[in-house]
Amino acid sequence: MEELAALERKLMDDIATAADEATIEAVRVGAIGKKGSVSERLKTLGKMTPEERQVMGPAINGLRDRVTQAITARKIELRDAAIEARLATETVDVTLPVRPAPAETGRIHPITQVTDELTAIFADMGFSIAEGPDIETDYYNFTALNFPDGHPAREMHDTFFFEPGEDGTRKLLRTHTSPVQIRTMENQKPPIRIVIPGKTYRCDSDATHSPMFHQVEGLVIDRQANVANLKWVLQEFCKAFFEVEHLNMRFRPSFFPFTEPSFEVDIQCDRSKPGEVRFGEGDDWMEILGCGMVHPNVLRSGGLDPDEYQGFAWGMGIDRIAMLKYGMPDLRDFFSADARWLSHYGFRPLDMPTLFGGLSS
Ligand code: 2NL
Repeated sequence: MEELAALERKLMDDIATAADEATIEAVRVGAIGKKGSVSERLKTLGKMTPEERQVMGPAINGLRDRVTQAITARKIELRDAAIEARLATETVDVTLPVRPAPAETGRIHPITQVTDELTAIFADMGFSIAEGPDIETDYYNFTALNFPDGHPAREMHDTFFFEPGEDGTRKLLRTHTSPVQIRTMENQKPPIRIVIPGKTYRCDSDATHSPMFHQVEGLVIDRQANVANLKWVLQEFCKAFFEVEHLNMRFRPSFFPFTEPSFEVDIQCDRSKPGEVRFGEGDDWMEILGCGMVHPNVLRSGGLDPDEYQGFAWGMGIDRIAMLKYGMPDLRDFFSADARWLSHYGFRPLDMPTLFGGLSS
């Protein structure tokens, strides 16, 4: 009897101090499981004399009932505590901002952005966009553009040539977008007003040259198209692109095989502050494009009579003016496919450049 009371005190103590659901389950198995301490005692009832059983029966059964009840109660307590603890740690803060959508995290490459800005400006002036193949023939890239055979200007372009084809001629990667203008002249009647943005290729690679780069060229062909018109178009373009009211420009004589006369164009800028260029003020000049009146031989290549039509054209590097406008120090970063660079210099996809909405705002 005394031994039963001691067992009860020990079990009740174990139950009370069980700290988690696993421990209380172990106590239950140890007490009222098949081979538990209480169960073992119940088994001894069968071997007792009726007199002993009369005393011990209620005592052991009573012990089992009290222990079972205490275990059940403690189990409920521990389960509730476990739920409370989970609720406390696994709270969801429904006021947290949601993760940004892909349209918010994606970025538009600065070259794409600048190309969109350029084309928006020229489209507003009534120009159409024209495109053509990156792989060209020698005829469209050079001959039709008044580069005579064996002329050193062909070497100047550091052309990437393909292996000769079955007919012995070599295709090439276009060194400028001008072949597209020839193709347009062949297929369209004047007046022609087109801009051609696209990839161009020259075998040249350093901090300021990439073997693949981007150019935009423009072409106007009409019965009367003159240098004054050319100057106006480029002046309007530069003011819109650099987002300034006034911009002094300087047209210096130059040479291109496909234009006569030819000019290189500088814009007024202020470079007195280190690491910063301001356009439309200051007393410094920066070259930004080349242009001229279309050479009569080039008009003839396009199937046009130079006595009937004249035209003007210009070309500039997109990568360079993107660097200028948005202050990017190294051209090579444009093509290194570094997501960190793009997330810093890239543009939000839904901020599309328009003249009415602001080009780069
Ligand atoms: C530059 C200069 C230029 C042209 C490109 C052109 C095209 C045809 C006829 C006449 Cl089909 N001209 N394009 C004219 C002058 C300059 O580019 O410095 N580009 C980066």
